[in-house]
Amino acid sequence: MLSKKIEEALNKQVTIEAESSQVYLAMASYAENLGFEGVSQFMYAHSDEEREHMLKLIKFINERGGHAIVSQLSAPPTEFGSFKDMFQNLFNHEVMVSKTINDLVDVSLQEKDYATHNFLQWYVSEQIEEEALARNILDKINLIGDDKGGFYLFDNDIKQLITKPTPPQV
Ligand code: OFO
Repeated sequence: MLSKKIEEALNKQVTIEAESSQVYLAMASYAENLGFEGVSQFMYAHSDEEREHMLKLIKFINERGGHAIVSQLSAPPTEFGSFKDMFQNLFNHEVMVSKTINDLVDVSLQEKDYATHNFLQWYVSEQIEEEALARNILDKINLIGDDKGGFYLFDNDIKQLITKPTPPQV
């Protein structure tokens, strides 16, 4: 059984994952409008992944006797500037999410909720991967600089970095 404190903290994370999904969906639409198919596919897939992260939390909360709440979300921006700005934004967003996951792990230890602590380890590893991926993409963008041809190739290359969402098993 979840304590109220853990339930609230997990529900806060449900909102964060849902908002992440919305932000990446907005990035996908922005890139698609600019005609960058690869980047938009990457962002659509990333948005789906965040939704899976959200679902995984919802199922866990309900399975442990809590009530997962689907709350109102704040609207993401509609413009993201250059690719560099957009991927910097993505990286900063993931760093923020890592911090919220770390805080959650902290709460689970304070509450001596080892089942939740164990469940959260998946998110801890996932965040390491996501930050590394975003950093890797930013490095590539920095190498391209202002080269238009480079961006064309990058748009194609990024399709290989599209990851499949992890099924929401608990
Ligand atoms: Fe990319 O963040 Fe979810 O966990």
